[in-house]
Amino acid sequence: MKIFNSRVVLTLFMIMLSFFIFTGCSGKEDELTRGETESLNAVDGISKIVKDGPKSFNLAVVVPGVTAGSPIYEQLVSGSELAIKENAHSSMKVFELDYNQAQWNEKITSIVATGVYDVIITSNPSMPYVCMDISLQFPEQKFIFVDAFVSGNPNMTSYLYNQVEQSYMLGHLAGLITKSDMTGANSDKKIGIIVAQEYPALNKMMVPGFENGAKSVDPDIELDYRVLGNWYDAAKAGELARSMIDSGVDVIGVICGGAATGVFDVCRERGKYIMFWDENGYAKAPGVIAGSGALMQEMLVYEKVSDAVNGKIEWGTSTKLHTKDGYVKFISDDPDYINTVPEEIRVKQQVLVDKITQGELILEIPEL
Ligand code: RBF
Repeated sequence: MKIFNSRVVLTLFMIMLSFFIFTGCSGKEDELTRGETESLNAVDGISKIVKDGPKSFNLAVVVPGVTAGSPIYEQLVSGSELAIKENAHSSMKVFELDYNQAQWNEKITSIVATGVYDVIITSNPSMPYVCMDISLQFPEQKFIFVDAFVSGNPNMTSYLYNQVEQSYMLGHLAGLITKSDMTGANSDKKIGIIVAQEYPALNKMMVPGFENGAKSVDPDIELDYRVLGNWYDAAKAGELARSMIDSGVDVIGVICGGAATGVFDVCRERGKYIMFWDENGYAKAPGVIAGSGALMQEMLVYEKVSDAVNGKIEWGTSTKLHTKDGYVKFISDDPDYINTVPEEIRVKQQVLVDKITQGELILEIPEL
């Protein structure tokens, strides 16, 4: 009995020991993996890196900021996933660069320096500049830029949306609303826009597009323009919205990524309206988001990543995408839009949208 007991104790001890060693080891592995990826804030891709096989293709999806809360980045990731899932022998990994823009160049350099990725895909107008010296240092590396413009580099290709059109359509609706008798509209002819930071595509396409769209309704409409200073501070964005509303603004455009939720809350509280860029956003704040544009970024990324996997990209090219091409839209068939905006206004808005879609009204992309 005594022997049996000590055997049982020994066996139990061995089981516990092996359990301890096993979990201890795997814990260490986890730590190593996390340690490796944390500095780049990497998010695991949908499959492991494919290292063998002649047809293997590895994609690095570089998010310059944080994915969640920024529709244009969410679509960058989802479009890539769609293409990679469809193509055997291909894999992807998502790297979030976070909000400190001073570190972006260094972080991308370390991704490129691994030599693992056939193509880097990233999105926003500043990224070609952030990557230019990296491209010279690593001339084998290919880059796809969406929502950006670059020409003349044989290892890069870029796709720029006509943001003048998206912004003009939203500005036109904002103008119609501020002049209307909708419950949240006042007698002041004032609209506003809250932007996260200034950059050429914003200053040359989006803000003038929005303002000119509104002024096409009534040249006396004024634009209250505010710069937040980052892409995440919802509380500060809310404060800006409050002060704009206090000064007579009744429609606010938001180009401030994740910080926009602060504006949703304040406009809901005060019964005012929002214009939203980049994706059908009505459901994010029904009755408050009165107009939404959209970029077909998921579709574009899906198409270009599929082309890259299949060796069909023409490197060194730059493409401009317009409403008439189907990559820029105003969303007019959403029930929240129909329920929020009276028919009389929607009819006028549709006339303008149709003119742009059919190429009757041409709004050119300026030199950036
Ligand atoms: N848009 C976002 O929605 N979220 C972001 O975090 C974000 N960061 C940006 C950083 C830089 C340096 C630049 C130039 C643009 C950024 N954008 C961001 C804006 C985005 O590219 C696009 O212009 C707007 O979303 C309007 O379509």
